[in-house]
Amino acid sequence: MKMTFRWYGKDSDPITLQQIKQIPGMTGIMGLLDYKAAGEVWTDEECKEYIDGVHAAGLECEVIESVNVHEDIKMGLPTRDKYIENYITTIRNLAKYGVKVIVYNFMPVFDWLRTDLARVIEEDGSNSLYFDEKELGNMTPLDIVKKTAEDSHGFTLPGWEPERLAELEKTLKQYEGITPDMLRENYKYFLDAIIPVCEEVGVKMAVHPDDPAWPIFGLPRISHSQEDFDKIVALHDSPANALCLCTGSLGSNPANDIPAIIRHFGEMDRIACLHIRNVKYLGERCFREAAHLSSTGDLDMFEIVKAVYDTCPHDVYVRPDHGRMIWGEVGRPGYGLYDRALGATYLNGLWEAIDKMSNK
Ligand code: DNO
Repeated sequence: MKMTFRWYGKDSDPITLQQIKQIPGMTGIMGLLDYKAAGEVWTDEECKEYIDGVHAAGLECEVIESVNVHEDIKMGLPTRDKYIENYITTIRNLAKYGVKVIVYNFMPVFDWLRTDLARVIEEDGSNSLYFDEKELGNMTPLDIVKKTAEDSHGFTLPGWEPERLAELEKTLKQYEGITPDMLRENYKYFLDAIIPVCEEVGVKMAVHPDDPAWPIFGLPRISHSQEDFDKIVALHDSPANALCLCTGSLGSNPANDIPAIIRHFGEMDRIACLHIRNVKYLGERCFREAAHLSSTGDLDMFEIVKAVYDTCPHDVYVRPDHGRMIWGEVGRPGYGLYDRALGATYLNGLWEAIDKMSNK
């Protein structure tokens, strides 16, 4: 397991590479250029500058996240080809500087969604991201976008790029009449164009699950269960068409058996990386994010790490995912330093224990 940490770049992340390097067992980062709009090329120079900076801090940069897919590709509009060309250029530019995995998603309009970015956890006064479908019921998509922007302490949030959301009403209208099957057809068109390039340059595409793991605002969503991912991996049959197995996103729906899903796709060699975090169920379609420790949430982290150990390559990329805000930290919601560092340490501890027991 290669333990990594999401990092937003020196101009956007209050957490430094040196701090990340000081977390025990940290091998590298999962990076991103958070100022890029969906559909824009990540230029050779930008990729080089970012990745050289990470290497200079003694960390690897083999995974890049949130290379966002333009809505025209998802909607299958005639303009999609130019955005696919841009995407291919970005893949080539990243590969040139050693990137091996690109994390993306195929969710219409919204990436992840929460109704509260800082819900206080009564037991200990920390706070974390929270979702309650009932609260969403009273909000329009525009309301939720406004609220998310207001609550983000001025930080950019992945998947909430202002350019994309400025067009929100128009885009939502355009999605009317696009069924899940149509979305899958557009997805296949995209994969058929990019996967041969990925194979050529040695990159795996890792699709991130819908978060939360069910449809919202009537939009088609096609990535939130084992059955959904079985269909996705079949759209273009290649090890380069892989998953970013996010335990917390899939785990927002208690019907998803996370260790079993990991074993299923791990055995198929289709897991390129994992985001590992815990969730606490609070009722029907209502949850909050918990500390990583199994006993603080509803996911069994031992069974999760064991499934990874048993079925994925032992150098698979993993990162602790959203942490709580603890010890008075104020930062990018979900992406503070302290709780994610604790999460990484705990996950490394589970791995060490499983490894030593397995070798006895
Ligand atoms: C949420 C993240 C996602 C993920 C994207 C990839 O916090 O895990 O934003 O990086 O869906 O495109």
